[in-house]
Amino acid sequence: MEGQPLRADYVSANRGRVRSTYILMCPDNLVENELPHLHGVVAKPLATPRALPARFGEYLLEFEPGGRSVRPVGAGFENFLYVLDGQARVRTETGAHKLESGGFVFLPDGVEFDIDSPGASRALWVKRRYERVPGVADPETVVGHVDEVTHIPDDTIGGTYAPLLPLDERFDMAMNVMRFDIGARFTMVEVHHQEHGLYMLEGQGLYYLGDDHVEVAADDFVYMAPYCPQSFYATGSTRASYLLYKDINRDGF
Ligand code: UGY
Ligand code: MN
Repeated sequence: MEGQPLRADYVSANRGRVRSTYILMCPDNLVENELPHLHGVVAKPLATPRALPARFGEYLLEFEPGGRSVRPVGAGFENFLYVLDGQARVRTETGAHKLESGGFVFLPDGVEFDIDSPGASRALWVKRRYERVPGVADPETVVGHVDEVTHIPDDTIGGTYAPLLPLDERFDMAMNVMRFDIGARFTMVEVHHQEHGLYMLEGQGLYYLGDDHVEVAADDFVYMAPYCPQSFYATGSTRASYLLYKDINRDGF
C-alpha cells in the first residue's frame, strides 16, 4: 500500500535445514545453552542423539575469559576436544595439555577432564559411548596439532585428509581434517553406513547432501545420517577445510 514501508524483516535469511538424511546448522541458527559444571562457557549443541539417529554429541563451546569446568566432566564417554581459536587448557588425572588454535586432544573412555580458558576461546567437543570389542584393547590418549599431522592426498575427495587419530581398530571414531583447494571436488558421491559431524573450519563450498545442493561456509555444521549421499565442491576464493567426525572400525550393530 502507498506510504507503507516494506516489512523486509519478514523475509527469512535462514539457511538452516532439517531433512531426513542431514541437518545443516549455521551460526545464525545456534542457540545458547549451558552444560553442567561448565561456568563462563556458552555451549551450542550441534549434534546430539536427539538429531535423527546420531550416536554422538558435538558442541561448540564459547569460553569467556576465565571460563572453566568447576569439576571434572566427560564421565561415561570418550571425548575429543579441538580448539578453533584462543587457548584452552585440558587437565586429566595423568596430564595437562595446553591447546592453541588447531590443537586437539582425545581422551579414551574412563578419563574425565577439567578444562579452562585464560582468554576468550572457542572449541569443539565431540563425545560418544565407546564401543568395546572383546579382544581389542582400549585406545590411548592422543594429543596433537593440525599443523603437525600428515595431510594425505586423496583422489576421491579431490583434496587431502589428515587423520588426527590413529586409524587402528582400537579407535571407534575418526576425526579428520579435510582440505580442498579452490575448485577441488569429490570424484564420487559417497553413500556409506557411517554418520558424520562436519564443522566448516574455513572457506566455502557446495555440498551435495541427500537430494540437495547446499551452500556451506566457515562455521556451518552439517550432521549426515548413515547412508546420506554426499559430495563436496570447493567454490570459494580461498582454501576450504572442515573437521569431520566419522564412526569407524565397528559393524554398525
Ligand atoms: O571419509 C569420509 O567418509 C569422507 N570422505 N566424507 C566426507 O568428507 N563427506
Ligand atoms: Mn563420508
